[in-house]
Amino acid sequence: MLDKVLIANRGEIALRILRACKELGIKTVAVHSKADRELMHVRLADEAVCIGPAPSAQSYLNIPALISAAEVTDSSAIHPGYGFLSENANFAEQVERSGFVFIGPRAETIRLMGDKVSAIEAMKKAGVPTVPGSDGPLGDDEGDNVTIARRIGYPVIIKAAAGGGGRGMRVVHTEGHLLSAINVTRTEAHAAFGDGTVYMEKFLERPRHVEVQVLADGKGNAIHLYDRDCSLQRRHQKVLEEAPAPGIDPEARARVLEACRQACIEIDYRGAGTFEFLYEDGQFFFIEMNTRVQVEHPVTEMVTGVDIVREQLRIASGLPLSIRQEDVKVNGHAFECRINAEDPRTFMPSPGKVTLYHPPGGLGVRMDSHLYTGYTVPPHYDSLIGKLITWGDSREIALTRMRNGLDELLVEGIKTNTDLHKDLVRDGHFQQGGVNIHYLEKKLGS
Ligand code: MV4
Repeated sequence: MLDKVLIANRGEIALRILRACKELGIKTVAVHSKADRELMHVRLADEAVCIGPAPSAQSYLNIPALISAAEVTDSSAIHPGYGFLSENANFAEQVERSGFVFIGPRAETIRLMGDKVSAIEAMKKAGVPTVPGSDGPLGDDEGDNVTIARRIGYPVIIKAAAGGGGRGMRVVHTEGHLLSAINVTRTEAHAAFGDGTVYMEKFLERPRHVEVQVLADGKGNAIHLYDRDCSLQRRHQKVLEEAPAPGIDPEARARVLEACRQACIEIDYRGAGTFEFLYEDGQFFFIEMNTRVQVEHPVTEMVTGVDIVREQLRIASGLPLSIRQEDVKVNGHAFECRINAEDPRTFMPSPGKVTLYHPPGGLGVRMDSHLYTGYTVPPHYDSLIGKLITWGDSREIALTRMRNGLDELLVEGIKTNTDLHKDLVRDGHFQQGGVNIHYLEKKLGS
């Protein structure tokens, strides 16, 4: 087992990783910016190193500072969490070249999935269903591009190969707008990512966002941990997730889950990963793969009983997966509400001092948060301050526990989105299950 892990992140996920390390008897190193000395996991870690000033670019994104911190603490491995450097192939490469274990896939796998065109190509080859599209990057020949769009059929969407997560995309409804859309997306992609490569897909108008969690040990073993529905989002930020995805066609599900597992073996995947799909009219269409642990991983943990961060640490230690596919079952249902420090009307971040924090409790209720009464939420980072996760034998019980949990949750001194969640868990369409990716924004009238 790894001896000492440096946690290259902050907030709730840093605490989540610290807890998993402590359970496995692994020593921990917290790294933090000057604005983050008061973080809960910094107090709990065996060692703490200040890596720079408040702005992320000079601290949590500062590769030399992180590697120096790993060196001075004699760490064995670095866990990147999510966001920050978690999907930066150059970081993974430098970590490993410096003699530390990067807790995630090989750098070349991160690079493969970071380029959405190569990711789709790899998945198609492995038998994962993809969106009808351009079959690679678009060239400069305007006639060819018009032909591709006609073959796919309008509406189409132009996406940047270096984009993902909703950045660098443009929907085209008619041929008259196609060529300018390609040019604009190319120019924007070049400016934003330094790579003007774009591709084309059929634009699905009412899909759900359903994703598949996988684990692979890099020794030829891979398993899936079933699916999650993350359709409730605003401006590409997920708000409320659940597992399993409700009302999915059983045959389509069985096929896609097995295809994801096989694809992991085919590309020799290592670590935790997520296959993102659009689900429409009973069919799955792969769009992207994430090579990190995700914010919403707890809903999968609650229904499968598998500790995903523990498995990440075991895999990074060179151990085989601790569970076989046939032993993974879905038990009940789970929801996660992302609690953000934000203005409930404008959605603007609302940092400040938490004068009272009282988390909910009870059977089937889990609160992953670094908050405590007296903590000051700094203005420099993401506004996520916690995740309320509930489990139940049935979707209805899990949802009832979420309603009760939200009523119990007290966060005073700062504004939060708790009231939005209280409204959502009482929404008739959401209670039915299976709303699409546009539902929340329509409901909010934005
Ligand atoms: C799409 C799509 C419809 N058709 N691709 C947005 C985030 C990025 N991961 C991919 N996205 C989309 N790709 C095709 N071919 C609609 C979206 C999309 C979306 C996807 C998942 C969750 C929320 C979304 C919100 C708007 C658009």
